[in-house]
Amino acid sequence: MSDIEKTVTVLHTSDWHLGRMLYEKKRYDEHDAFLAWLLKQIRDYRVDVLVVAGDIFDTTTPSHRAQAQYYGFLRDLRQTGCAHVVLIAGNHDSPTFLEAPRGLLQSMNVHVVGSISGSVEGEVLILRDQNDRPRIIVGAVPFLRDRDIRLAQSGETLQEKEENLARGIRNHYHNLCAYANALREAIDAQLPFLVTGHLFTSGGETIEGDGVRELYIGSLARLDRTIFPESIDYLALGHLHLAQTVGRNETRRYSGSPLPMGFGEVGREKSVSLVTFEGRSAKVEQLPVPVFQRLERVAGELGAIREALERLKAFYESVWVEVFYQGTENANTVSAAIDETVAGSAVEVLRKRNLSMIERSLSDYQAVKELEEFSPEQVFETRMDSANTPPERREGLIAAYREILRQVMESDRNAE
Ligand SMILES: [Mn+2]
Repeated sequence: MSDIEKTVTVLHTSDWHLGRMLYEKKRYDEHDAFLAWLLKQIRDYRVDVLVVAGDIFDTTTPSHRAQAQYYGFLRDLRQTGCAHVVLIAGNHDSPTFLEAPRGLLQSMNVHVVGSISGSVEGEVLILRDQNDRPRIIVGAVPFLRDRDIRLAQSGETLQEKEENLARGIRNHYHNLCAYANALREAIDAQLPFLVTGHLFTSGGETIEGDGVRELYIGSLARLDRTIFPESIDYLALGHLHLAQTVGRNETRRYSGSPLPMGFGEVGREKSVSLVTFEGRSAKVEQLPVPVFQRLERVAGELGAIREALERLKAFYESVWVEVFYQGTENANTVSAAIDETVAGSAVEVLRKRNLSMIERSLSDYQAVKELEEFSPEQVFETRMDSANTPPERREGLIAAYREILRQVMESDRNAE
């Protein structure tokens, strides 16, 4: 930890989604470049504590290469002077997978919290410097799964379910903060207190195609920001992929994902948050993440698309492009013309979208090929359309569908 008494430097990041693909493109090179850049920031800014607020991996069963990136990074981190790492599971992570090497990682001051236990003590960490002096208290709260927080009761209405879950999450944060406060009073009232979370607060901003999944059913997809007690000196959140504050409070933040998760984020700056505590007061600075892979969106009639692609070719650098075709010519002709334009260049068209085609029904062969353009909810809505489901039944059906979807996404085949 820093030599300067009472100063603690934390780097807050989240939503790495190691192993994620962009259409058929693997992104290991981008993640390698990001992790190398991150190590340099940690060294240059003399970071004491690294906090990763969930969605470390993209799936509950990450590829071996994604795992190698993760463990390689944790190994390299030991050469930077960073004293502690706090990692929590997000909704994409498998809690049991993350916690499997917990004992080994603990011996390297890498603290992993995959899921909550019966008491909040397991989530409250007192991080110490080399002289064994307490420097910061961290409440490492992972993504709170429905089944962790709430005892499902038979005959519950949807509204009761939502209220119980919201109450459960609020209580969890309050109990944890009460416990940590008492600890702080007993050790040193000026110790900074950082809390993590992986959730969606109301008012948060997302972008179409950025891969942020709904977490819970119904209105609980968004949690009121008043669930977080005032005693928190810095709130390090994950889940939303755009960097943002919570309710314009500089010390309550989503760091955002370091890589753009989809073409919808073209032009949006990515960053990590550097937090410097002097006593309990936190000063926050955004460190912009370099662009490791250029992404572009091109839209219009065929002529305009070809011109735009020619301009991109002139840069002689790797560009991944999403094309929105807005004309009426035959799809195969358009597709062949686009392929011909970029053939042999550093410009790769990852996706060709035809707006008129997307609007066709799912039963259409061409549209079926575009299935991945649809969210699971849109597929279900299309199904309700084709079944002529009356409007008054739709809300109940979509709520039930979301709950099943959530259970499927949370189901963890490695849980045993
Ligand atoms: Mn995420």
